[in-house]
Amino acid sequence: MGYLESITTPRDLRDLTADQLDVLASEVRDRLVSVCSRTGGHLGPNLGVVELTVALHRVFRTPKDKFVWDVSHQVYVHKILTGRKDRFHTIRTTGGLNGFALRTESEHDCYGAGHAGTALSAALGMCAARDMRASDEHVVAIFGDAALTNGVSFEALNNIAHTTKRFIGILNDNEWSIAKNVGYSSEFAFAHAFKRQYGSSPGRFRHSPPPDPASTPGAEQP
Ligand SMILES: Cc1ncc(C[n+]2csc(CCOP(=O)(O)OP(=O)(O)O)c2C)c(N)n1
Repeated sequence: MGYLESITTPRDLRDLTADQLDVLASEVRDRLVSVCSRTGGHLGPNLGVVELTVALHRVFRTPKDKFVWDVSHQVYVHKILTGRKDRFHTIRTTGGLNGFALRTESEHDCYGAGHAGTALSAALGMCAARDMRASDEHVVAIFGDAALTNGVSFEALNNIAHTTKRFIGILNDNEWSIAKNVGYSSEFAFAHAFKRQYGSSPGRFRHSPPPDPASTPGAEQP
């Protein structure tokens, strides 16, 4: 039996059991594939967040709670679950649904991006505003590993602890940006985040001591 047709708002998810949510997730996956095979779009990133998005909407309550998606190319599932399912086939077409989160499109979209690396900073601003208002909504930043190669993300990470006591960030790490991540910053950030979380150094991070000049051909001691 299908459940997707019965989902018109995220509230409808609350009536489903865990097994039924599994069925719903596979229906969403089918819908993504059938629509994206005609319209194109970010199929892979959305297939990667089906269960995550279902879980987020099961736990949190948008539009009161805020989901801030980094880039927001992965919001197709969110759109399907937030009242835009019947227009989903129009995504990325003229007059149709936007391919990214868009505030004018839905009250469930609190922030529109398109750029990588802005979610942590935007979410931190929302947390600061919430704390000043003394209101109680949750703000959830959902960001991929690509966000951790952006300076704006580092600025946000640097400021979270002394700006707010309540910040929820979900790192969706598939070790892949628009292509394979390159550069030291991603290695460094992951190593420290994971070390703190799991108490061990991840295999892909290696501390490289400076080269020994004595064993480097052609190098001279200063
Ligand atoms: C500032 C900026 N640079 C480049 C892009 C192109 N771009 C689109 S998606 C993406 C990376 C997505 O990777 P990630 O956030 O890790 O999510 P994933 O798709 O792997 O789930 C990039 C770099 C962009 N949107 N913004």
